[in-house]
Amino acid sequence: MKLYYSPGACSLSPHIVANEAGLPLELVKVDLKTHKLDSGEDFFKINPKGYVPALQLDDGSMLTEGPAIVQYLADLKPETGLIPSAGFGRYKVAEWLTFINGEIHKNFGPLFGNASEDVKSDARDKVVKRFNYVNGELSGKQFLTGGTFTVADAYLFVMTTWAHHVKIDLPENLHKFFHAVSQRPAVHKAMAEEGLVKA
Ligand SMILES: N[C@@H](CCC(=O)N[C@@H](CS)C(=O)NCC(=O)O)C(=O)O
Repeated sequence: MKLYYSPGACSLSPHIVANEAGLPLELVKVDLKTHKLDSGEDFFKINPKGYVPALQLDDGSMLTEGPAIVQYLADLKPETGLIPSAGFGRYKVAEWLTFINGEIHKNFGPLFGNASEDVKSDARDKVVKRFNYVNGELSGKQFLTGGTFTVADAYLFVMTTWAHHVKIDLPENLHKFFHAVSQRPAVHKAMAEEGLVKA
């Protein structure tokens, strides 16, 4: 399988999940400014949406949208517990993926772009509010759904790394979560493979 990624972008989440599951990936870097690969190939021809992550299966089929990709990867290795295979627990992970995608990830967009100061300030307030909510949910828990690391934790971790870039202080439980998750071997390996930390 090939993962189209950009270092430190939201594509780090499926990269972490693949490493946690022990699934081999061919990593293909995309320059998000030019939408080109290192080879010069136009990324829009590979994924017409033009954004990462995109996962190409060995039969050539393409899966996009981070929350869908991480569920697919986790389902390839159900024994890892990265997502419950069925039942209410599965929907709780889906609930977190949806919340992180729509309420946190999307609000980071203006903070990284050329938005007006008003738009940035509104987006920052929303990220801070959402982080405070997550902080409360992490009280007395190691991970979002309890004691097991799931695909939702991989996604949340990426959001905590972005907070540092835009100088948003993480509340206490989220800060502890960031440190604990960054020490997981699969997470460290993914970050090193993207050139974000030393191997
Ligand atoms: N809806 C997509 C959004 C992915 C997304 O926001 N990707 C960003 C990087 S984190 C990107 O590639 N932006 C470049 C672009 O939109 O051209 C998902 O949830 O996977």
